[in-house]
Amino acid sequence: MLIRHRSAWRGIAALAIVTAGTPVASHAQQSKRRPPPPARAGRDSAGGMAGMNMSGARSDTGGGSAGSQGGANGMGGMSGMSGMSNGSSGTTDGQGDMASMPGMSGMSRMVPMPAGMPMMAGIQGAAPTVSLYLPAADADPARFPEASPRKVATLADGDTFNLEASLVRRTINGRTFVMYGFNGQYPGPLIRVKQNTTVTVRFTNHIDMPSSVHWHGVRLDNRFDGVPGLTQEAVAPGQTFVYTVHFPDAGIFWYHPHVREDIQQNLGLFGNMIVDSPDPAYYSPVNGEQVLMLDDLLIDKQGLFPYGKDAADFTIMGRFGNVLLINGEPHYHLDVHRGDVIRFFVTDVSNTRSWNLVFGGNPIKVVATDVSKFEHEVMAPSVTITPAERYVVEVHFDKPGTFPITNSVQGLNNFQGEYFAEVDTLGTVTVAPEPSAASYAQAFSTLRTNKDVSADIARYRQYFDKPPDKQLELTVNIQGLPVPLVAFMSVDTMYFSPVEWNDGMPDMNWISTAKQTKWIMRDLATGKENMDIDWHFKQGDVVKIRISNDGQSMHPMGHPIHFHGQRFLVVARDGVPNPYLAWKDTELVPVGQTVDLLLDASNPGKWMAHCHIAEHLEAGMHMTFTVDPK
Ligand SMILES: [Cu+2]
Repeated sequence: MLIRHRSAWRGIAALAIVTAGTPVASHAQQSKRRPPPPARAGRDSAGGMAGMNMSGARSDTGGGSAGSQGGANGMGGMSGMSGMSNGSSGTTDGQGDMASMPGMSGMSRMVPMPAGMPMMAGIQGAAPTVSLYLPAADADPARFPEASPRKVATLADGDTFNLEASLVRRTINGRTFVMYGFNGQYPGPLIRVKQNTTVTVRFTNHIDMPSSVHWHGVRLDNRFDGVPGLTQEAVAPGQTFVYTVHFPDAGIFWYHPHVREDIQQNLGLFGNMIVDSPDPAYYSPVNGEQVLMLDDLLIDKQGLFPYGKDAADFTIMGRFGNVLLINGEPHYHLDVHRGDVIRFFVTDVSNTRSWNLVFGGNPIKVVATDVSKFEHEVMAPSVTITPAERYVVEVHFDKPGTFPITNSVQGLNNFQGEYFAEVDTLGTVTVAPEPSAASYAQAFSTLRTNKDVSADIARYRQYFDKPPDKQLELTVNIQGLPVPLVAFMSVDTMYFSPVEWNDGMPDMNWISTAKQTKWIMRDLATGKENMDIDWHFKQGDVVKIRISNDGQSMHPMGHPIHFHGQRFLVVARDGVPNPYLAWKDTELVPVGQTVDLLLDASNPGKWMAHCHIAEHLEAGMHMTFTVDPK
């Protein structure tokens, strides 16, 4: 049983909070009770960390105190940091002494801090070394059309679709902001097509900065991949670019700009594409389908929290929002009948947040991910998803009542060196007592083995165990930050999660911009980094790429790595074969871990591979590879 659970976790979600041999009953249960111990926590101190302060961790209501014993142990090396405040509240408008430090321009707006998390002493008044940006910052939002909820655009082969990015007015939790939208909608239009169709999309840019559209996960013609500087010029404001998009794979995909994603995507430029297989039995029968885009926004008392204009801010951990959204709404709701099985197509469109979705304890069947179904379906207590990934899951609502959809994770407070259970309600599902019109309980309880997926994978199995053709190391170089911050971070590295579920140090994260932070993909064979890497493959090559995430860097973090234009299998994690095979385009490489990908280099062109944390991409974490035609 233990092995099965552990495998399920690792297989489905690359969830790394489960150490080898650690019993895991149910993460959902665990979250309510106590957080699971961190895996490979910190350098050589795993033993000490594991016992650190789990018993003293806060409940999800935020009550209780940190395990002082563990905290004291953990902070033992921090005597030099004794000036750090413990008591101050979060947001402050004060101009601290940091404002006079070189490069630390004073400003009145400070990053919002979560309740109970103090701002680091000496850092008050500090600000990122960038000018700030919000669209139409001084304009009356009433000038802009109110965005409307997403509509479905069903396109047939040969159709042309107009897609316009523009400024829109959005109201979230009763507050009004100027944001971006595709065709005035949030999320952007849901494009629904049949597999193997080709459509034309005329993209017109009406926002206030250059943009483009990347068709994430779609193995299309390289010219239309939407990557400025690589496949096209950025589309200037007022200009149009015409994309030809061919859909060779069934499943759930998404589109977004490939220019300043940290701003444009965060402000609403994203939409899904559902590609339907011609096989009517491609998925199991269900009572309904729901398409969920998971997102977050950072909002303070004044409104949307501004972005770095000349360089991205929040480049250490990415911009975590403090308002969690499903399809742009803070209170998602679904009504179903008792016994209904609902298929959810889930996409993580947030800049950096990984999610662990629990559907009120109702059983979840994991069906498909980025570019294909799973070879073997599996039941799971929750769905873990990281930026740009997709999961297709089916949930059986067999009991009447109202159930929360929660994000149930293990949070980390870097300042206090404390892990805690964090449970946020994203929405609700109300199950009416009236039974379903049709019962699909039997189909739901049957775990399918998808022979089409097995057949597709068969010819790649011979390569599963070959030595890696390429090896990448993921690491970071941070320079030029204020001395107290650097000192803190060098100690803070003792507290990290293989997956960063929250921002445990928003103030330090905010101040770190792309000017100070360089995230690195390093080719271990050549020592080349990021855009100096120049891999060449032949169309039809099957390439084993071993990616390891340096746990010794200044601030290690899990990276969702995305390869454009191709598909890959995750064949092993830390040398352990992955029993849950499916074609993917994005995979999380947790801190301190190694992931082996088998890349199907099927699609010619010059493509990008990068971390899909928007701020890491802005901080250099991208490379190119070329697939030469046969
Ligand atoms: Cu990253």
